[in-house]
Amino acid sequence: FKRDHHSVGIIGAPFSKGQPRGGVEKGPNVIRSAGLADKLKAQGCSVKDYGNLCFEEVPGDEPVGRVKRPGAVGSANQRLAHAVYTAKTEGHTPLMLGGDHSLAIGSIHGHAAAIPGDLSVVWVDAHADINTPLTTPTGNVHGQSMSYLIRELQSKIPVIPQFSWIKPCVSAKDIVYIGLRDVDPEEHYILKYLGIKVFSMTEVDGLGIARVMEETCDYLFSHVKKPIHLSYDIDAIDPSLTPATGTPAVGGLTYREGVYITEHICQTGLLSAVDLVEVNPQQGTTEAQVQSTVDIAVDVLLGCFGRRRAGNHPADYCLPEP
Ligand code: HAR
Ligand code: MN
Ligand code: MN
Repeated sequence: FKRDHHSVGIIGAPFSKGQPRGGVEKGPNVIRSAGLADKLKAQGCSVKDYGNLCFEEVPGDEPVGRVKRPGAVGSANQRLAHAVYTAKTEGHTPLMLGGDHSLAIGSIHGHAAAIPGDLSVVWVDAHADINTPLTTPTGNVHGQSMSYLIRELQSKIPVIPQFSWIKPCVSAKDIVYIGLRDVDPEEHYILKYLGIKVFSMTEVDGLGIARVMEETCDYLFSHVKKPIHLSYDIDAIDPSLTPATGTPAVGGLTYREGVYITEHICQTGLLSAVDLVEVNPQQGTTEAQVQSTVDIAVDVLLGCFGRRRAGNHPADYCLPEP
């Protein structure tokens, strides 16, 4: 059996200003407290924890057009991009613990800067997070992250001075969405207009998760095999299982589907960076709800880094002799 040995570089990004709800900045520490690093080590990974990033307060951070908190979001993502770049160039697979999903801007940007060619993005989410600053119904950047990164969309993005450092670095053909079920009309238009590959919950229901993952990889690998950036929003999973999140959407992935996605991507050997975002312990109404959300987040991450439900053993394991 094949084991892909990862050196995981954990980067905590306690940031919540890409959306209005407090608590999501506690994500990195609650996920760590559930034993993430020890569990990764127990399955054969080496782990370097870079700790939590410190983000600056931006006074007088007025909206630019509809876009809320552009200063805080721009600066946090610029710091995160540097951190991901550093972890990647030091030989680790960056694991960014959010925080809200606006952080994918910095994470993907830093990842792209650290590798020679292009990367592909697998975006697992109830939401498409592809509104432009001109289509966003809320102004929250966590609903816009992808729009700043896609090359083909740049003519539709107005200038936001706080975001001027962002260089679009992903091609529309290198993106696959999985789990969508709450997509704004403008976002649906953008996905069609750019011809982006989407496996919504309708396709998960119709094809089954095994076919979805097979088709995801066939699609992404049809030209060259690019490193994969997996951006995993915990709200992709059904809120009966992961309720402690800011914008839950009914009809999500089962635990098994959510974990299968990570097992499948892990065994491609191409997983190059991971985001786990939108765990918000303040959105759970009971301690059990928070615990379930965090435990599932950890299982998703263990799946990314080699855990198989069939079991694992060290490559050099020998049976004890009597
Ligand atoms: N589409 C809505 C917006 O643009 C809601 C986005 C929502 N939330 C997320 N993203 N959790 O995955 O604001
Ligand atoms: Mn999201
Ligand atoms: Mn979401």
